[in-house]
Amino acid sequence: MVLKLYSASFPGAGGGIVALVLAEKQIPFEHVLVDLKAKEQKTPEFLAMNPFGQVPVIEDEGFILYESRAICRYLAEKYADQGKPLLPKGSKERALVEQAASVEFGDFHSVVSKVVREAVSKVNRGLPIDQAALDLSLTNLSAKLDVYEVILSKHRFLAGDEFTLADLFHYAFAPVLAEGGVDIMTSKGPNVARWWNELMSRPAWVKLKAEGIKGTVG
Ligand SMILES: N[C@@H](CCC(=O)N[C@@H](CS)C(=O)NCC(=O)O)C(=O)O
Repeated sequence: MVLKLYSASFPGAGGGIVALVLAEKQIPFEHVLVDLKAKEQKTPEFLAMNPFGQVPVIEDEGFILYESRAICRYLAEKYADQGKPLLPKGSKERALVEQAASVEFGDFHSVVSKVVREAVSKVNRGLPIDQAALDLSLTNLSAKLDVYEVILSKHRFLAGDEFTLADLFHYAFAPVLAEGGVDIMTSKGPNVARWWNELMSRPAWVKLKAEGIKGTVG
């Protein structure tokens, strides 16, 4: 039974990072489009899979899993020897990936999502921006990226010289910044810009951004 990914088609969020892992690992999957505007994620059938009523969710031979980063880890582990390696095998190397991934979820994602809410989501919905909240979030994001600049001056990617899940998790939301005219990922420092440009030109991402999330079967 082919793996099913339940998500919206938009690539710059949780469903996008799962779709990227599926692409990098060359895992065939069926995409089940969930219409968020129609609240399909709140139906009893969907809540039975994810009681929080959110996408993405996967179903892998009867095994249901939600939370985008947990799904990415599961797939990277299960298909460790297929497609591009996304998690190193050594315990120290793996710990460095988890260190960078914790920073992404605990520090980076939390501020990026606030910037996206003000500079993109509210603008798209014609709602007034809270300029003070946006300025504060941009200051906080800038401070995180100053540290990224130091880290990325020492190695090519966040957890060493190989692309890993710690880098991949940054595709959740940060690519949306450019849509709101926020160029902070490429204007902060030369090493952050080099890293971000490399992520943005990765073939799996270029394809996903152009096509949206689409299954490979079904
Ligand atoms: N922490 C969750 C966040 C999931 C999430 O925020 N999903 C959004 C779409 S990106 C959603 O389902 N929104 C609709 C809703 O909350 O009703 C994850 O990473 O999977």
